[in-house]
Amino acid sequence: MAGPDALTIDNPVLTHQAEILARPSTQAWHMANAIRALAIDGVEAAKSGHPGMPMGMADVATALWTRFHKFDAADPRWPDRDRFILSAGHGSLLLYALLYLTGHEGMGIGEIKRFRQLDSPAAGHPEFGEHPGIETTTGPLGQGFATAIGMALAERLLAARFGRSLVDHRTWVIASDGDMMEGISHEAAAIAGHLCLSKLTVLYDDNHISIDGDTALAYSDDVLKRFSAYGWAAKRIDGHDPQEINAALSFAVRSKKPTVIACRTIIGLGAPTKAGTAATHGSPLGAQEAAAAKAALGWHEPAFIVPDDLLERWRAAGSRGATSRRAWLKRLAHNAMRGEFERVMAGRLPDNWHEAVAALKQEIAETKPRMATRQASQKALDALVPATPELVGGSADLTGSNLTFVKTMGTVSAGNFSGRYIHFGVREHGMAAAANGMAVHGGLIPYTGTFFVFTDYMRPAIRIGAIMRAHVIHVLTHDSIGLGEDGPTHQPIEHLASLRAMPHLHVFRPAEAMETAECWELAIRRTDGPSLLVLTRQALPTMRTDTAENRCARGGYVLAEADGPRQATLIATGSEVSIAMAARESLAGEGIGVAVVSLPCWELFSQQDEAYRAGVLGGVPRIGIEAAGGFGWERWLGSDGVFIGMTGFGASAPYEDLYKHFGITPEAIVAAVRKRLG
Ligand SMILES: Cc1ncc(C[n+]2csc(CCOP(=O)(O)OP(=O)(O)O)c2C)c(N)n1
Ligand SMILES: [Mg+2]
Repeated sequence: MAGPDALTIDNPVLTHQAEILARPSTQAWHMANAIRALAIDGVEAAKSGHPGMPMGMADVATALWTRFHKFDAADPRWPDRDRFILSAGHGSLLLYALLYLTGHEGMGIGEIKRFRQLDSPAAGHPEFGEHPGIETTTGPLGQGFATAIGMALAERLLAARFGRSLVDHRTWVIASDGDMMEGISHEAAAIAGHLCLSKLTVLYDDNHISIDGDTALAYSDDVLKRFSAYGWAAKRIDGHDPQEINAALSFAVRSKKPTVIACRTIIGLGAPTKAGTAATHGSPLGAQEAAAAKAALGWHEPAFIVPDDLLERWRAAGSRGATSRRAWLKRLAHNAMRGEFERVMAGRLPDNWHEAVAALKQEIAETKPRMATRQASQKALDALVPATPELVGGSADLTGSNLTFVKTMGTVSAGNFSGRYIHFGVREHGMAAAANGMAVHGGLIPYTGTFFVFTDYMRPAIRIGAIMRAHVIHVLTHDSIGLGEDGPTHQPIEHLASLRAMPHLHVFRPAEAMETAECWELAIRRTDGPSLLVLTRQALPTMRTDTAENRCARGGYVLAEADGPRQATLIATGSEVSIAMAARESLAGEGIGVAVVSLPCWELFSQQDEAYRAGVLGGVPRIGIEAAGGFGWERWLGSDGVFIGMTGFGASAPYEDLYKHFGITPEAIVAAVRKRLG
């Protein structure tokens, strides 16, 4: 590890730093030093944080925000603003300093002073919703970059619908070595290159330092060649030379491909002994080094003070976009699509979206189809896609299995963004992050598709979506041993429990066609977080013919009450509900009255009042049935309940054989009830 003791007068980085500090100072240099000083002061005051990255990227960020980035501090949510994503979220003070300096309300010096404290929007890492100028939550490396791909894609899709006079903005990303090392950056860069998202620019903080020290310890990629191979334009610059920075940003604006600019920087620029080392990455510089750094930068102000003339220049940069915004507002006022544009950007559903679902429910009630819930989901999409133009979706190369494509959607490709279906390729992680990006961009409701077991490959992005409460829908088919022959690698066991454990998610596991339509309805309607639709491969009987009430909305309900007094309650989800119904019938034949409860969404059920839940679950013995691990079921079964499900991984065989082999059958339920009551 490189520590301060590795530093000597001969250190080439410090020699380079001395050369940079000796350059004739410009207005841009002074403006950038305001960022550096705030980063130093904010971290010193909080006694924690990451000063090095903002100090290193201050020159690049200054050029971007004073000359290229299109925004208006007076209205940080203006729909046609450029999006700026700080993927290297640990450098959060860079973003907070920019928001403060450019005059964003809600990010005053008081907020910067309370960096990382409970009552400040200036959280440790940028958190979506804490301040309107924060476009997305970042911190887990690579996520911001991949989320930005979704934003850049959303821009293209909306421009194709509403025209360039309403939608014409760029996406700017600052990414670090860690962002580039993460696997998700490969997926994201490949998607962006393939779709030729030319209005996307990544400013790569090529500082050669990560936490363990010199990146050469673990990293010898040629990042520019890598991105070129993905179809990006790539450039390398001195990240402390304003002319080179401006030239590269102009190049990016003209580029017909997505662009990456490797900005060679010195982490912690200005710190006399720690610059260029991992010591500046994630700890305060310390009073002595901080003071010496400011002196070296020619910064002589007290902590948190930015001189008026400098602040004025920054504030002027903050209102640079006002003219563009006013011109855009005029165009919007005269645009024939104004109403529709405002509707989708506000996240309001069309007035009549619901009619298509109502018709579908009627059809299900009349035809009582026997079909897999993935097929029922296809039916729901067939109804919803025409009725909800903001719905866009795709699959990670499993379209024919996930049944996520609707013929009228049209396929999205480079140069043709009028379609609504995205072939994400085998890139589950990138797909989920891109969906988050589309959702927080606004104007679209994205859904994804893959096998349920591969939520393992999506999980970090599902989690960011959950933290942000993004309106994303994940269609996850092949949800249990019910998928059969593909075997244990493909059969989810712990996934339901692990995703039910994640805050803000709604995990829906519908039992049949009517419930599937209801769960889709709830997922479309939900605006305070992601929904997961967990669906079967195998066919299931339709059990519901009532359409008046969306019964899944309460998360769980009595599907079939006992004939006579209830002696036990069978509680199941998804494909196991029909198995429970068969057991109920057998038990009724023996004179044992049991109720069957369908519990498609635990999160919604847990939100119901105690009396409702107690009525549904009943005061009699409870038997839980789910073709998955039992972790978490004690919540509904109590300490004396019985769980019938999986205790280990699955196996490869036809699914009927697997259900028998693992003892998830009506007979096993009947036996368990008899034993429990016996
Ligand atoms: C997925 C993930 N893994 C690990 C971390 C912890 N972490 C934060 S920054 C960092 C690497 C720092 O190197 P770099 O990205 O180059 O940032 P710099 O030090 O140059 O600012 C790591 C490992 C993280 N934030 N996200
Ligand atoms: Mg680095």
